[in-house]
Amino acid sequence: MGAPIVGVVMGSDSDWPLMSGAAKALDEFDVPWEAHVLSAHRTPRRMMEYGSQARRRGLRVLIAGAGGAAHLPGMLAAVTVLPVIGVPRPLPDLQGIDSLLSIVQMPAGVPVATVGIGGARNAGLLAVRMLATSDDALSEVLAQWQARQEEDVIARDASLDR
Ligand code: RP5
Repeated sequence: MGAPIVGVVMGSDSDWPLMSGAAKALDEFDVPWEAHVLSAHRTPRRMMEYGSQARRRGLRVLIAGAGGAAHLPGMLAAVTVLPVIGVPRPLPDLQGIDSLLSIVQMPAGVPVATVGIGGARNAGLLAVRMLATSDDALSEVLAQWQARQEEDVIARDASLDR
């Protein structure tokens, strides 16, 4: 694989079991990624440095996951022009509603594309779609994958134990 073009970042290493789902989706399309723990609150300077250097380092999309007061995706979006996809992690107290609202309700001018609570796989797939807008080969692979997904659902319907 070549140099990473997607950064998968998270507020804590405890987010990795969820966020690895984004990395797995990227792997399915041979999209090179890197993963780092960056916290908007616990490592603010590291987070700012990563966000402000990300484009220069060759990254094209950032996927950021966090739970609770989930400020990482929004703060990264504030310091980069790259598209940022936010993944709300469900935590026990509020089941991810806190994470979702922290990520989704951004001020106009600082967009974060927010997936559903726990939606790391969709974040990875959304990053692939973003990259495919300027990559015809990847777009074709994505179209074939989507067709297989459709066929699979139809096959499951046919084999339903009614
Ligand atoms: C957030 O706090 C992290 O993104 C994580 O989802 C949550 C809990 O972190 P830990 O206490 O497990 O490190 O900042």
